[in-house]
Amino acid sequence: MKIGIVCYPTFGGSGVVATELGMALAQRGNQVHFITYKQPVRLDLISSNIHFHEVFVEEYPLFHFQPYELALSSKIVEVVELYNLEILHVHYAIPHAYAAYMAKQMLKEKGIDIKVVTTLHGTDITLVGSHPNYKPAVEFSINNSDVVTTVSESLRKDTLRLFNITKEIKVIYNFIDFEKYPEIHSEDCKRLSIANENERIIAHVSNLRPVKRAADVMTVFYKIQKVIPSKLLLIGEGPDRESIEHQAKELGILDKVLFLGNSNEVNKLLCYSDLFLLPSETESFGLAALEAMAARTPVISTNAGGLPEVNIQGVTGFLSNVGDTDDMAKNGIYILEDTDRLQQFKLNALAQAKRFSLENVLPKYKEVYKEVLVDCC
Ligand code: GMT
Repeated sequence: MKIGIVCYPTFGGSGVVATELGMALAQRGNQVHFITYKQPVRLDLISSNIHFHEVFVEEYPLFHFQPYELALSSKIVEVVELYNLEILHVHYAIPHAYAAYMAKQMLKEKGIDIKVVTTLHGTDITLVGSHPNYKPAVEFSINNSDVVTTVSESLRKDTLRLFNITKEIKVIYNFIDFEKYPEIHSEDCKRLSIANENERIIAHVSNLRPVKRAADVMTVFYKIQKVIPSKLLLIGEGPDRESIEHQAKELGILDKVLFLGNSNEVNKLLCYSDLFLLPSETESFGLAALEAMAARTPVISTNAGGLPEVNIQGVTGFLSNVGDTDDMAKNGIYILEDTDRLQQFKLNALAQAKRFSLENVLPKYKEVYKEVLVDCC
């Protein structure tokens, strides 16, 4: 198949899922074309099946806002025609589904029927997409996609609740490519370069936006380390970085927190970890939690959105109400205080993550592509 993938190229989960999906499809003999404004961070271009097409937006003094959607839909038209693409898979509705619709109409005029698959990821529906500024355009572009998927059952329900949707929505969960998570042996994880032998390692990965409630990460860690000697690894960059650095200083724990910035090696960093914290306000799926579990790390999360579909209460970790840092700390201590119990949670986390393996999930996307192509010819 010849597939165009439109996504955000940044460290966010939707870009990660799109990139991993594209690379897996390419590895299995499909021709994959990434169309976005920058090379996606996790994209490994070393394959004759992977192509990258950069979308340029010219600066012009008249433009207060650069017309990215226009440049994107023009680039889509160009690439579809040049390479005879059959499917366009757009990740994150804003503005990708809208640009795809425009491209589809332009191509129709040229006698080309490109099929558009839209995957909704989270805030494109919940926080941003349903805002009155965007809602009509988001609703329109979802309803005019050939196939719509969401990354969890919870996001499917949110989409139906917040929009007037006339299409069927299929749930296809996010996935893990376990080839990138080799069997972890304790000697590979140079724990001692990060923490003392008696310390547990706790991790958080996010783009530190308000929705991630990074201040809660710090509060929960503060409460845990009072009982269990530990270090906190903070992976990712974002607007709340500075405020939580100050919070750590005020709490007197700055020397126990390592700010590691954005990383392409989250899997390796997670293999050092004993516990993962994800106290988000909302999370359609929580890919970061799944990545932690794939690295055998139990998860303390909220029970928001799709997190209960990933993290199983009392098995792979615990779920608390948003903001209930006492409960999160109590559960974290429960897991960490007993080595045998911690080992059991680690094994459970890995077993649950395996349900979301690439091998289990990729066929579902392939089915969608085949269905949509059969419909067309
Ligand atoms: O919606 C966002 O916050 C952005 C998006 C992204 O690009 O990072 O994250 C969402 O998509 C991920 C991949 O499907 C999910 O794992 C995240 O849970 C989801 N984020 C939210 O719902 C807040």
